[in-house]
Amino acid sequence: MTDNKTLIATPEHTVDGFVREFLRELNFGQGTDLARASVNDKYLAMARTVRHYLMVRWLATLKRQGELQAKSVAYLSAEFLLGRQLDNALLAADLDEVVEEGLASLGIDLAELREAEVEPGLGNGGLGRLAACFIDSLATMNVPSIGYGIRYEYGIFRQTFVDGWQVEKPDNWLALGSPWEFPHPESAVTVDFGGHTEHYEQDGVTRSRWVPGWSVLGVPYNYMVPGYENGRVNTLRLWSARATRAFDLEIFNAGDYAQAVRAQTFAENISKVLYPEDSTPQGKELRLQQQYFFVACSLRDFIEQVLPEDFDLHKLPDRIIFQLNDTHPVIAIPELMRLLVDERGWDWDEAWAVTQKCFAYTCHTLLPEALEVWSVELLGKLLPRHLEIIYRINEGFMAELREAYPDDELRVRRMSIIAEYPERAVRMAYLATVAGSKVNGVAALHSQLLKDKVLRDFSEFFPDKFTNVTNGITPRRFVRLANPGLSELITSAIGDGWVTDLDRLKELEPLADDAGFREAFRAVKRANKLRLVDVLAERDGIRVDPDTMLDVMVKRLHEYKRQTLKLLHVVTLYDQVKSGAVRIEDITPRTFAFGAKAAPGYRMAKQTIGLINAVGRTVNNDPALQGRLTVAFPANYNVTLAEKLIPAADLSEQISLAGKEASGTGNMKFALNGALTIGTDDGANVEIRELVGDDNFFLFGLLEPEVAQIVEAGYRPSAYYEENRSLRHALDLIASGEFSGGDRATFEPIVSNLLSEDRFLVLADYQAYIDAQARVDEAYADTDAWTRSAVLNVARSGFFSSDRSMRDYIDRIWHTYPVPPER
Ligand code: GL7
Repeated sequence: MTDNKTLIATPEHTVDGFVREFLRELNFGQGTDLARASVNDKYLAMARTVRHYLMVRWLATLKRQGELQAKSVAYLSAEFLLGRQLDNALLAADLDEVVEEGLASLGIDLAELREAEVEPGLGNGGLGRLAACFIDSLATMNVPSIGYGIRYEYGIFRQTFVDGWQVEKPDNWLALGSPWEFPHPESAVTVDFGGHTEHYEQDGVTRSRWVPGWSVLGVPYNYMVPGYENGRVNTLRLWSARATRAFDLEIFNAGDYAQAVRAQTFAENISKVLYPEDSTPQGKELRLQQQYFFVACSLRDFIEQVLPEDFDLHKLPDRIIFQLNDTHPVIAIPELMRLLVDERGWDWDEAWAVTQKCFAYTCHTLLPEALEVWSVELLGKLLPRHLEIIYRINEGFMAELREAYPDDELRVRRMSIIAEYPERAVRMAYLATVAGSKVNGVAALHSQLLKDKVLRDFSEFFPDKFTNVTNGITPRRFVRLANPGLSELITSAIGDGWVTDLDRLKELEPLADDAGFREAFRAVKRANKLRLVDVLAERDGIRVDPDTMLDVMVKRLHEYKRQTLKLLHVVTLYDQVKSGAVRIEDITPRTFAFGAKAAPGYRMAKQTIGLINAVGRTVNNDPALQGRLTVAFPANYNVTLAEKLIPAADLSEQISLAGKEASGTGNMKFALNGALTIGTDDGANVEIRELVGDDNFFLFGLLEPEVAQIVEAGYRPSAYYEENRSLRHALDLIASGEFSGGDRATFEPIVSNLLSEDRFLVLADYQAYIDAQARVDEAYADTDAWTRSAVLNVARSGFFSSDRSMRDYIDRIWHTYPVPPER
């Protein structure tokens, strides 16, 4: 591969080779020697050494991609929730043993260095983690592709608890340096904002030009995205905002030094911090700046840097598909129109024909409040030319609609990209649907509901545009790395091909009936629990009994996900024991683990966190429970903790109200790690249950059409309270101040909200949930049958590999081809 004399060869893949390279990095890179080096010095030197092993592959991938001119996928996403990089890089380069031994020979413990890595938390939850899984699969499958996003200086906040209440701390993840990024300030791109537009005549045609008010620079930072042992390394390019030199100089020349420095800060604010709202955007100006900033940089980058200089943009659809990860990057659509029409002088229709082929849109939600809308006032102020372009797109679309529906003006107005109430605003999902070549939902049920409800008019007008691609997760990170014990067991049974061909897990099915295999499977689960016990003790000072059922609910805190339903189960058990209705000896020992961040401005979510901790404090300290019921709520749930929690879990809680969770991806991670699911008929739960079988899944709760009916008929939560004694007791207990030192006011908002509004039908599903939990207890009592079900969950969940998701995107949306690297 090192055919080029100007390329330094990959360091030797041996312990000595690694040690030499590591010491060189420590001495020349960190400027220190082994005796004086801090843990961070050693971590940085090691990480840089590891990346050297991937470098030749990365350069070769780039070179080949340039030569082949194959169609690429550009995955545009405001979030990439990457998780720690080291182990993934070691796995991809097959270096773990070499590094461990090499470091040990120098008296260094790899485990200690691992802990020095701060995970890049550049995402909120499922949507951002999905993007990270997808780029992993694309690299592993040799698909020419690039990820584009934002290099937030501060990722998702660090959650701490003070007296049980969430307090946010900034996530200064770059403080000690990040060895995984390659900044390229010399390739910075200029991005304009504000100003006004002008219209002029040219050859008898009216043309437009944008006279911006201010601009910033986008500096690219490249990250390696290594494929799994396939010699390929793709690129993730994240943009960081800087002040432009012109901007600076002007003000400096005017003699205002302080003002010039302020301008710098103003520009840099754009990529300063990730907005911490998950599924509920706030419509803040800075967020729109972020969105335009990163897509403007990315389009420019692809057209001017990635494509050859003389490239005929009429052929753009043959070279690229921009996948829009939710509506966050949708402003890329008018941006491409602007580049073609204003900057290259194309006719409108010509530009529109090309643009429509270059984008595809993934919708990730069903919540109406999550559908992004930008007020015309704000958009016009920040991006005046884009607003004009959006109006013009809408005009054309309205004309088409009026032709198709001459007698249905109501429908035509309903479908307008521009909403009129409560204020004039651009509906980004509609814009994406009109302009995109395809629109997909993220699970079968979700895609169906998109067609039937959220985007119904559009699916009638564009029946062929709508498709489904069920989400997936990367088996490299979430099985192979997170669960080494299970991985070894699987490999010893069926060989190691499953890591890149997860359907092969099916071959495990017969082993569910093999007592020896089940025994080994249980041993793995137990070892994972012991590992978790250590992590929680060390990280959070939390004590967990490994001999209890580990019942886990980890995901963002949101009312629709219904953490309160889980909590009502805990409170009900507590009440039953305290009131003497049930003997503690008859209760299955359980640890209820929660992990959840609440958006800082989401009051009900923060109240719920307070309540979980309050119930936990009471339950954990009540001697009457004899340690048989424990609540464990480690703060700051993140990818790193997920990798320890999920492999240890027995029971996976996926209890959103049917019709609200678009897909979920945690649900897949648990099933693949041998936890059984208690879940509603929602999102990808539906497909999990179909695949693993009803006997191996605890289904409960209302179905989506039933929910719709109840809501339609006028839902009255208090009726459930009045009719259900144990529900009444549980709610009364919370209201009584039992968990808040006798203070009835503390959790009053939660109780009264449940009784009066209960938007997500917690009370309606309460009894079904309690009954399902009784079935869980019963099933868990038969250890062998439980293990059998757990094995079947693993064996039948291969479908949820993100490699399969990528194949579906390729077949149904992108029509690109894998390109194996030259070996
Ligand atoms: C989400 C959905 O809520 C979640 O169900 C889905 O699995 C995920 C990835 O498709 O996307 N949509 C969304 O806005 N967030 C999600 O996690 C934040």
